[in-house]
Amino acid sequence: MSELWYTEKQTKNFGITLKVKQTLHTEQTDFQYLEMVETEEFGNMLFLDGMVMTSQKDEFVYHEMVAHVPLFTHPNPENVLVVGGGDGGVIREVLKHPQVKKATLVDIDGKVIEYSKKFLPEIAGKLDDPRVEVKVGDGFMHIAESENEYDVIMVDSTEPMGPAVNLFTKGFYAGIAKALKEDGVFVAQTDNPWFTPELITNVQRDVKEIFPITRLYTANIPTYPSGLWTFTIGSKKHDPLEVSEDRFHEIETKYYTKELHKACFVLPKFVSDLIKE
Ligand code: AG3
Repeated sequence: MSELWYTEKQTKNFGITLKVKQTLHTEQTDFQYLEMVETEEFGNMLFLDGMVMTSQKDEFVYHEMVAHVPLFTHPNPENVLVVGGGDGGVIREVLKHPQVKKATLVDIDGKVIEYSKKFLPEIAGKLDDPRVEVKVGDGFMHIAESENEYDVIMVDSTEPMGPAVNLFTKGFYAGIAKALKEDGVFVAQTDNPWFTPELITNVQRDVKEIFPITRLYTANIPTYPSGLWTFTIGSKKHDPLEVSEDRFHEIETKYYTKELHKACFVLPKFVSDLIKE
């Protein structure tokens, strides 16, 4: 029997290849090429412009690590914003925090939301929660129009290509600082140290010029380029490394733990070299 395999070319010369069970949906949206594919190893997967966004098998790592590190850093996260993240995975994790009164999701592409609800229900299932407001629109504009509003902002974007280019600029980080309250915390996914080391260095430099506390942490995500993913935190007041023991309340997770909250900031030498002063 013939076999069908999907390759994401993660660099010009290197990629990840997955055996396909079936293609569930493909569509050129107004913003990007969307594919939902059922794979043998990682279950249903969402691809945008040929890049893996999420898979049923390993999504928990990324979504837990985007959400819980900043949310446990902030003492009382009531009003939370997710920029991008139309699959709903970060929102699902955000809602595990009882202090959160409102979580707003702004994704530019309504089709990502629609097809995630259809084919990734355990990821997108919480988008209809009453604490959640879903807006289809431009996250950059939403940030530009917000002031002193959010406790925590999470940027769950694609890589700086297509609609996400603006989300990796210093102007955007300055907008985030303005949109946050005076003790706000933000996090952005910042790609991997093997193939995009300059991106990590540049984001860290830009964020440092705006936020008094800037940190980098990592997580292991098998379906993303190199498997070693980074996240950059910018914080006005609360240091993610100084969270007191009693602040960690029980939540159900598969990757994040309170021990890992500290450990994830311990970087391999070649990674910490990227952000050396
Ligand atoms: N957002 C970051 C995906 C980056 C993966 N890059 C790649 N495959 N080249 C994921 C969205 C999950 N909510």
